[in-house]
Amino acid sequence: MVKDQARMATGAATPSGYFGVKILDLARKLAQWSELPDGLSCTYFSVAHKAVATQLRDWMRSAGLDAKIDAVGNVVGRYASSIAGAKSLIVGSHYDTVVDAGQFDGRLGILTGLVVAEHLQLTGQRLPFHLDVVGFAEEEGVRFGAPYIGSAAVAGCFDESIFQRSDADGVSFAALAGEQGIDLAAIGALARRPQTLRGYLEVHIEQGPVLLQRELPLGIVTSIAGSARFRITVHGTAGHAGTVPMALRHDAAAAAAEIVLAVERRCAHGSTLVGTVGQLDVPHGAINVIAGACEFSLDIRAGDDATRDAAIADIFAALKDITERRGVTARITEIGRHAAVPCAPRMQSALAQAVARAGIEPFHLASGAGHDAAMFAGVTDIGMLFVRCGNGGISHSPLETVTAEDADLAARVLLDVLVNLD
Ligand code: HGY
Ligand code: MN
Ligand code: MN
Repeated sequence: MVKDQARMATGAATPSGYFGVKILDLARKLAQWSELPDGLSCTYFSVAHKAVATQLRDWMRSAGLDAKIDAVGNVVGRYASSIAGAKSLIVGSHYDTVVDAGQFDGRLGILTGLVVAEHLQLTGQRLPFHLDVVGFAEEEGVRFGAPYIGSAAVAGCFDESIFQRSDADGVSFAALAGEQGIDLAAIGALARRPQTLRGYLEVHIEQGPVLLQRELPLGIVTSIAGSARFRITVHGTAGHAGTVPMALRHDAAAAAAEIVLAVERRCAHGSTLVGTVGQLDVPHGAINVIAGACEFSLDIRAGDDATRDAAIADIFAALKDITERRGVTARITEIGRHAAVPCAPRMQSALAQAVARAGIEPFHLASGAGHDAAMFAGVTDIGMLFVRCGNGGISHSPLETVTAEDADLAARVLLDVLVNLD
């Protein structure tokens, strides 16, 4: 019996690959809901987003969890402990996506938690803590430019200034709340008290090439990069493309282009430093008009805040030189800043031991991507398990891919951690 218990505990009694095949199948099913006719986009409170939330809730209920959708759209499923008044351990990630996304960013972590909770329920195993599987509603920040809305609400660091933000169509968060019946007053009540939490674990695709290159299916995350996001608008002088001599121009697009290259040059110096201009637009631009304005985004990240902040200072100094020399002006709006955070040594150790028990070399690596886990740093012990990405490690792309074998290993390691957490 004991042997069987151990086999059941680590999922060994479940046919090898079962978890992984199920995770990929469910991910494929979730991808059927999209705002795009020919790709995956699932952004905050769209029709697709709400359909995915309902499906996740129903799957959680079928798996034996007490599941509901909370005030900001998180899907929360509890597999209760046998101990009344037990603490909770959250296994979570996000179900929203970027535009033209892959199927696994965020969703892999929710579905891994789901199949593991279902296994515990089917095998009648109760844990000394409540297991809360959570699908966070808005991590990417696509609709309102504000990431981590769902996890911030649960972690108790929700920023109410988001209520004043508007999306690309001019719909404010407050108006959306009215339309969707979001009770803004109920958001504060979602915050978990730290003393009620045993920890937070997140399984996530690596979104890079490191595990692929090292031929490892899994990795243990050491830290999550700190980031700062800005919107920058350069104002110059519009003019006729054919009649204004080059030397007399104050071309906003050319100035923006020089700033983008300054970002690229500065961020080439620093092992964990990255800088990205992912959006760039000439409002009301025309082929035969010199750009009077140019708007772009700026995303700067590093493994530590000092490196990130030094790069930002240098980039803004370069921006000042460029705009003065070109006779244009720039307005910089900071839209978000998140500190670099370490993963708890206790969680890293528990993950490493489970990875080793699965016969895999425990490999530790930092995350350049941001994750919901970062919201829980300082609230409870956080841990992250990375899963190898195929196709060169690409992510935030329809080419994002993981194998059922690796997803299965991740589920078994997560199960092992949960069953053996001290
Ligand atoms: O931007 C990020 O790092 C994450 O994908 N939200
Ligand atoms: Mn992402
Ligand atoms: Mn993600």
